Amino acid sequence: MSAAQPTMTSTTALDVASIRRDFPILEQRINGKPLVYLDNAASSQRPRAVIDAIRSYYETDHANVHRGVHTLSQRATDAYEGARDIVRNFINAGDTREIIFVRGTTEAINLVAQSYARPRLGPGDEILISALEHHANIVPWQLVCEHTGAALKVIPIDRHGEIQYEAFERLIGPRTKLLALAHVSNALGTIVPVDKFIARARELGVPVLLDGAQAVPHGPVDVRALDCDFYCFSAHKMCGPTGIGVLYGRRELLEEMPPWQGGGDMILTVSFEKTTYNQLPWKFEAGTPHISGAVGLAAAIRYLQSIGMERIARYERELLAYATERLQEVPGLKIIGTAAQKAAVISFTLEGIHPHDIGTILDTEGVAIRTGHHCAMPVMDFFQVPATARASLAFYNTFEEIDRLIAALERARSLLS
Ligand code: 7TS
Repeated sequence: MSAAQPTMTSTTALDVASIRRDFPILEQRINGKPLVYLDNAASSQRPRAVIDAIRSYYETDHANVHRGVHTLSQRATDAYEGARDIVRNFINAGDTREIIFVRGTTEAINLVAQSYARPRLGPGDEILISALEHHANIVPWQLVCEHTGAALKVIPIDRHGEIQYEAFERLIGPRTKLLALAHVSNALGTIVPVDKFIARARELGVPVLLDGAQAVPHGPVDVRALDCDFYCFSAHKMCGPTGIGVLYGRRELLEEMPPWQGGGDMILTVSFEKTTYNQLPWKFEAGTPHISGAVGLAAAIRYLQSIGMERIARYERELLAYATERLQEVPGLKIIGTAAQKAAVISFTLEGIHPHDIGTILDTEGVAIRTGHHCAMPVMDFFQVPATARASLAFYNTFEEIDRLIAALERARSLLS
């Protein structure tokens, strides 16, 4: 039986038709069919407000920051530092000095690995992660462990793709020097119930890093309510530019951490005998930063806030429920990742068809999904699949687009199975 599309009134009155008009890229045809963009976990699309903010910055305000008395440099500095405050407010951090601009989630985690973990770790110490992490929350810790002799411990997941809490309780202990977890899994969609993990880590005095790359774009995030020590995310997954992201860090910890890259902007004084470092947050921002990226990120946040993160979360939950139900009607389709709480990411396999072939056929129908290991090879190993097909949704997707996905999958089945 086919699932009924929710009516407009049940979708919290998100005016998706109007929202879609804000995204020029969505208006095009791909292979002769209207584009259905379902690869938002890899990167989302940008609304005109973001594109215009970046263009306007370059047309009227660009110069280098922090170093000019001239008007343009002051404007650029105001735009860059103003963006920092918009980010602070967005994630409810207490202090703009706790907001470090980086290239993205990957760089944020590497910064913490090299500057926080590496000087503190030695043989006998442990870093604790889970089995559902993106490679960005695995490999930086492996590098640190190689350098320091510390060990990487991994909390297993269950067949639904949930982190096993009992195993976590057994693994965390006096040797644990840091707990680093995804807030939301990119490969499975699992929303990790981070509160209870953080509460236990707090009891034991273990600092916590959250990889929020897949969480921030899809609902409200409050780093103080979470009570985490570090939180990382990327602008390009939340309608902002590529090449910029954020590391939030608790100020006491950031103050203690040494710079991880040296150069201009991160210093107060330089001589060949001794160099002194700048204050937070600039201590961690060596060189000319991605100024237009910060401008674009601020515009993306303002745009998301104009819709409302709660409304986005609610609408995406309805889309997810509908997509899950419809996908289950496709013969031979198996959803990988069935956690009780999920974000709008659906990984699946289709019996007898390689995920790459599914992706290729779907593209001929104008439907963009991702296929592969999603930079989460241990997750693929756990579920004993070489790859999955993954549809990942955003607030500008529609119920009709889910229907297009299903129709394209039916076509793939009729051609290939
Ligand atoms: N952490 C998670 C949970 C992610 O989903 C990603 C990117 C990253 C870290 C790395 O972010 P970056 O902006 O530094 O690259 N995830 C994906 C994905 O699922 N498909 O392509 C990139």
